[in-house]
Amino acid sequence: MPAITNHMPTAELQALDAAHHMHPFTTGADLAKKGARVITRAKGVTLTDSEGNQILDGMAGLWCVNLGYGREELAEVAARQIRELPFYNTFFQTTHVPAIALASKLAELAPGDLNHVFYAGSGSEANDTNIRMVRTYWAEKGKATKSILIARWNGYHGSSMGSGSLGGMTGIHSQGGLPIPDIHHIGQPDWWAEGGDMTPEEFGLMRARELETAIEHLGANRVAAFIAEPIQGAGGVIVPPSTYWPEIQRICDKHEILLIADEVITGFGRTGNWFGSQTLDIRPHIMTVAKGLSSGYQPIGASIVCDEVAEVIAGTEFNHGYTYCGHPVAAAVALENLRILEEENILAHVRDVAGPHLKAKWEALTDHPLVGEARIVGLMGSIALTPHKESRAKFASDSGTVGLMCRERCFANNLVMRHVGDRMVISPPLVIRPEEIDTLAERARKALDETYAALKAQDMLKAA
Ligand code: PXG
Repeated sequence: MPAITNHMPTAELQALDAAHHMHPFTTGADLAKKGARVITRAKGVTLTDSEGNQILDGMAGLWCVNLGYGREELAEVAARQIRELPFYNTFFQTTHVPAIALASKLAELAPGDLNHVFYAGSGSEANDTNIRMVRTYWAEKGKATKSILIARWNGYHGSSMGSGSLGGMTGIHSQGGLPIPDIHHIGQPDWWAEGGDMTPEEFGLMRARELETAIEHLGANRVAAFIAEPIQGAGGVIVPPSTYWPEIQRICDKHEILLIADEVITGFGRTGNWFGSQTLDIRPHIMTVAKGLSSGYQPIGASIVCDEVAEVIAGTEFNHGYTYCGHPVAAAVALENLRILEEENILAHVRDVAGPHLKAKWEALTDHPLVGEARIVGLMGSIALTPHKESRAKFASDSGTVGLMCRERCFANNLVMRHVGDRMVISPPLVIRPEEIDTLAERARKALDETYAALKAQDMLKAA
C-alpha cells in the first residue's frame, strides 16, 4: 500500500476513511456517502482542510485546544520526554517526575483542599474513576448503602459504561445496556427550553430543589454523590440561573452528599478562571478534568480530590487504574501547557479582552430574527434559534433540523460552530484575538442570514 499522506487527493482519503475508520457519534453509512472533511493542519485558531480552505475553529477542536494550535513548546516537551522516558507505569509502587510535577501543580491551582490527583486518559475514564471512588469512600466509612450517584438529564460526562450512565443523554442510554445500576437523574437548569412561565431565578431554585426531593425520596443514607458540569457544555452551553448553584451547594452540605464538579470543559481558563467552580462559587469534593488540561495536545484526564476523600481512599487498596494513568508524555505536555497559560496571562486575556469582546459581539446577535437568547460566560457561549422569540417557541421540524442547517452554513462560511439541537454553541481557543472574534461573529451572522433565507424559502419558520 502506498504511504497515506496529506498530499493525496481528498476523495482518495475519504474513500480510505470510509473503508476503515469507524467515527464516534456518527452514522457511518451516511458519512461514507458524503465523505468526511479532512483536516490537514492548524495554526492559532485556524484549521486548514485538504481542499486548502482556511476555517476559523470556533470550537477549539472539541472544547479543548485552549492554547490554540501549533505551539512549538508543547512539541519540544513531548519530544524531550519521549527521548528521556516515553512510558513507565504508576501501579507498582513506582512514580516518575512528570506525574509528580503535574499533580503538584494541579494541587496548587485547584481551589480549597483539592490536593490529590488520580490520573486517567480522558474525561470518561476520570468519571468512571469518580463513580468507583465515591462508592469506595462511603463503603470505607462504613456506609456502603450510600452508592447512588445523582446526575442530570442532558448532562454530559462521557460515553463509557459508567460516564455514559452518569450523563443524561437518552441517545447514549438507548444503546448497549446503560445506565448501570444506582444512577439517578434530575432535571437540568435550562430556563430557555423548560422554564415555562417562571422567572429564571424561580426556575433555577425549582430545578435545584429536585436534588433535595430526590435525596429525600431515595434516602440520604443511599446517596453517595451529585455530579454536574458547572455550565453544561455538550448539552448546549446551558448557563444556570443565578439561584441554582447556591441552592445545590446548600443541599449537598445539608445531606452530606459528595459534590463532583465535572470541569472537563469549564476547566483551565474557559470561564475566565482556572476552574468553572471558581466562577460559579462551587465547593466540590472532586473535580473531573481533561481536554484543556493539555490543550488537547495529548490525551489526559484526572480526578482532583479533596483531602478528606483522598485520606479515606488511601486507607484501602483502591483496585482501580489505567495503563496510561499519569502517562509521562501526556503529563509533561500538560505541565508545559499550564506553564504557558500562566506565563502568558491567558486567563486575564479571557477575562479582560477576549471574553468581553466576544460577549458584546455574541449578545448583539439577538437582534437577528432567528436568535432568541444569547448566553456566554468567558469563552463558552450559545444562542437559541427560534421561530418566535417572545414565546421561546421551538421549531415545528424535529429538534436539530434547523441547528444542523445552520452548522452547514457555518462550515460553508469557513467557521466551525457546533449545534446542539437548535442551539448553536461556540468555545474558541482562549488565545483568540479581537480581530479574529470579529471574523467569527461576521461569519456566524452570515450563516444565520443564510439559514433564515433557507427556512423562509422552505416554509420552515413555523413554531411547533
Ligand atoms: N465530561 C464533560 C463535561 C465533557 O464535556 C467528558 C466528560 C468526557 O471526556 P472524554 O475525554 O472521555 O471525551 C466530556 C467530553 C460535543 C462533545 O460534541 C463533547 C465532549 C466529547 C465529545 C463531544 O459537544 N465532551
